[in-house]
Amino acid sequence: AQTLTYSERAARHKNPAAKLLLETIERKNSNLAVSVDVTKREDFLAVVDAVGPLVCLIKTHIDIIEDFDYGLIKRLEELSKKHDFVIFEDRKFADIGNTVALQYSSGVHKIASWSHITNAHPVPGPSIVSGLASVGVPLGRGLLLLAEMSTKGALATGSYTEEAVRMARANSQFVIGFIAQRRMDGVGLVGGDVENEGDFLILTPGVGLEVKGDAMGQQYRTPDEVVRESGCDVIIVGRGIYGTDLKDVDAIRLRAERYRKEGWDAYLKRIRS
Ligand code: UP6
Repeated sequence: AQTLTYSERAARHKNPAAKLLLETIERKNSNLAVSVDVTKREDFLAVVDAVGPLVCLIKTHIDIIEDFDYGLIKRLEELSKKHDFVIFEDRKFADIGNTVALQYSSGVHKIASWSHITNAHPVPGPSIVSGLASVGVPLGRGLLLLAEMSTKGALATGSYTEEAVRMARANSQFVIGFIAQRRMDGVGLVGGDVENEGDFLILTPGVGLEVKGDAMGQQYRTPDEVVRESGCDVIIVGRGIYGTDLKDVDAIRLRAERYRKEGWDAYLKRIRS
């Protein structure tokens, strides 16, 4: 998948959420996802509306919204149609199959009913995938496994990462890829055939152009390092785009366009190399 175009991959992919994301990336010439980590409903909607035309995907942490009600979901879905972006609730499920199935389908947020893509930590083993799949597959959803993390000292390395990739290969109808810092093609494969292992999408957080990290262990790399050098498919940017002044939507839009262009140029360099 490293040198294939997004549209070639879209045509081959069987999972509806993965296909939608790859088609959206190609249609909009954008491999940029914005993580809208703000706590007020109106700020959230204003940022989504400002960056919507420039992104393939909006990533949410819906449980940080203080004035949440289900009307917010209706508005988010309208913006997703208006601006043509995919929705990814970054829930990072991590419990037993029965519990995650309930957390995914029910509660206040009913994530499965509106989020095309969600993610899970592989730490409980394959039962977390089957639990989430029981809810997500009938709805045409896709799951990402956290194979690596962007933070300093992350424990998701080595054999843990390899096991995550094996879990994905065993469930490739529902697991569409990884949150990771590099391509996972062939990782943990013993005597297998890399060409036939399926197409996993790599969505990568920890992307920033101005600073190398924050005071709480986050580490940033540039879009070029992530997409061209490490072969990732989607850059996820939060604070680097929405910044500190949520009222200045023009500046937010300008920063989003800068990251969109950097991410897309890095992809073009990668497929032409
Ligand atoms: N995120 C990471 N690193 C990971 C996994 N997820 O940063 O390994 C998420 C965070 C946040 C976003 O939960 O929503 O990606 C990064 O935000 P930032 O660009 O503002 O640092």
